[in-house]
Amino acid sequence: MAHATGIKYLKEKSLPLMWCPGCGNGIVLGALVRAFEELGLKKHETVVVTGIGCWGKADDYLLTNALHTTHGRALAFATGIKAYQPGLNVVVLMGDGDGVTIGGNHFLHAARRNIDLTAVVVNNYNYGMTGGQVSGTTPAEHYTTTTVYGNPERELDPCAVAAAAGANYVARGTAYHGWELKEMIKEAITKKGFSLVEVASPCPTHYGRYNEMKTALAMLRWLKEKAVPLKTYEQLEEPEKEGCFPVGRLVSRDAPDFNARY
Ligand SMILES: Cc1ncc(C[n+]2csc(CCOP(=O)(O)OP(=O)(O)O)c2C)c(N)n1
Ligand code: SF4
Repeated sequence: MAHATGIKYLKEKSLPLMWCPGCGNGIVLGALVRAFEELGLKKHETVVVTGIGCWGKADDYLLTNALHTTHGRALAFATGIKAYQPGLNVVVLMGDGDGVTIGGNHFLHAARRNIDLTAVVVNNYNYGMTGGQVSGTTPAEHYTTTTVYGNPERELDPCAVAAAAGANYVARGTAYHGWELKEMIKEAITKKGFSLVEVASPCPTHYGRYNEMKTALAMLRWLKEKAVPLKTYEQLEEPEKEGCFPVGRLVSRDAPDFNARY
């Protein structure tokens, strides 16, 4: 069987993409449109809502309905769309700064509400578009343009927050594992209720440069080493978990979603 390319969801002359060489955003966009195709989503029944940031520019390429919103507020706009038109497939694309730092409050409450949205948060561990500032997900002691002596704060785990708040589906993938990522996005879209797919992704231009991973390859290797399948991760002793994160489907449940309750 021929594999889906997702090309029919992309505007003509989309290539080359605007992102820096080695950026993970193109891989995630590829996984997203392949997932759309394999699920048979109709363009006119699909709305992609984006926030501001490098990843937030993704809707520029898409032939689905799209709404480019303000920084940190994409989930609020998407909530309005889904509450009013429950039949639409609403997919929300946000960076870590956008989605879980400035937008942390909306994120928490979208998960609590368990509204039937799919959030794809590309976590590149910094504010890429504005020059590599520290974000809520920057790992402790790592370097950014605003933490030149190392980040003194602990990082936020978006998956743990979504799971604790009541999301029906939570998964983490990486831009290194594009195929698995596509499958997670498909599961997330199919699942009723709030779904989060967090994607660990390279930003060699800012984050990699300050953390001894100046090339895209170095960043991808780092992701490959950090990402441990959930079952293996659970077998690790605490010290072995240091510097790693679990990937795969972390939560899947069927609590009533927002639209089922109203
Ligand atoms: C209210 C508001 N604050 C700040 C900005 C400036 N701003 C635009 S993009 C951005 C950072 C985006 O970072 P992230 O969401 O992690 O996405 P990335 O660029 O890394 O994909 C910031 C701070 C803005 N547009 N609006
Ligand atoms: S600054 Fe980082 S996130 Fe933005 S396009 Fe470049 S590599 Fe990608």
